[in-house]
Amino acid sequence: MNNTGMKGIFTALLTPFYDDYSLNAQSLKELIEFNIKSGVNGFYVCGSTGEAMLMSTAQRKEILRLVKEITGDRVKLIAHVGSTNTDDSVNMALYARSLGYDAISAVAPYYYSYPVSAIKEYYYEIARKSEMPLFIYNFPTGSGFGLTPEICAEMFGEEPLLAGVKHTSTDLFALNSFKREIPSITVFNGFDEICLAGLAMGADGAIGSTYNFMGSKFVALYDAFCVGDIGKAQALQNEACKIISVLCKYGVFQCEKEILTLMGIDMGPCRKPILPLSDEGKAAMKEIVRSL
Ligand code: MN9
Repeated sequence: MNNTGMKGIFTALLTPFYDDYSLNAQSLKELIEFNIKSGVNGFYVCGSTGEAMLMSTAQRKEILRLVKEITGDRVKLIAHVGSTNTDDSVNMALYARSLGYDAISAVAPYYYSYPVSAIKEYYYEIARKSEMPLFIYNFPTGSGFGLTPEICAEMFGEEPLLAGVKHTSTDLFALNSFKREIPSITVFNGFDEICLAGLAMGADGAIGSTYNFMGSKFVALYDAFCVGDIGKAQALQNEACKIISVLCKYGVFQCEKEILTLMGIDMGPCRKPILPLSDEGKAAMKEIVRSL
């Protein structure tokens, strides 16, 4: 079993764009430096939060390269290489390997529905061709495929390059089962609004989008949990949930970009067909930034 030893808080990195959707490399650098100062342990690059599913493979590779150039060896890096087809994913996985990424991750192939045997083959081929530790990105509501404890046990038994699961689901019994049945794997909680609950059920850490601007809050939550200060961890989770509930109302990624832009890092628009943030949403983000 591929034990990465990864733990703690990983930011699912947003992608700053110019108005023509080209990459804003200066803002990317500022965002990364701000997050490293917040104390996060690593970055999950080009995932849902990074709008990867709306980007070309070429642009995804450009981001993977720049993030590694900017971070060097200061934090752990996981490249999300999931796509609708195995070949593109293998191509990106090989590129991530050549750049020196610590691990890769992939969402299940989406749009068409596949039998479990096809999904397994997709993961095995990406892992074997790249020879990289691979995290299954389990996002049932996004991909249409839900990892069960049974399928998880089969897959980790069959392929030693599988390293863990990024579990973006509110089913924390499933998260607990993955980790309890195969303790050597690394499991990340994927919904920030239940970060503490995920840790309590056995997650080694958490990957999330709101850490882009609330990294220090979640690092403090993780530290409080690790030393058993559950009261403090709960208070921090409550503070975060209050903010996340507003983000969910207006559109999470648009809101996060607006917040960071107000904080001084120009994040630009989200890619279409994501809609721009409404004026009401913008006003609500101003309030949040004032309260941070
Ligand atoms: O990467 C993110 N998942 C998705 C994790 O966006 C699908 C989360 O951080 C959520 O954005 C967040 C708000 O629901 O928990």
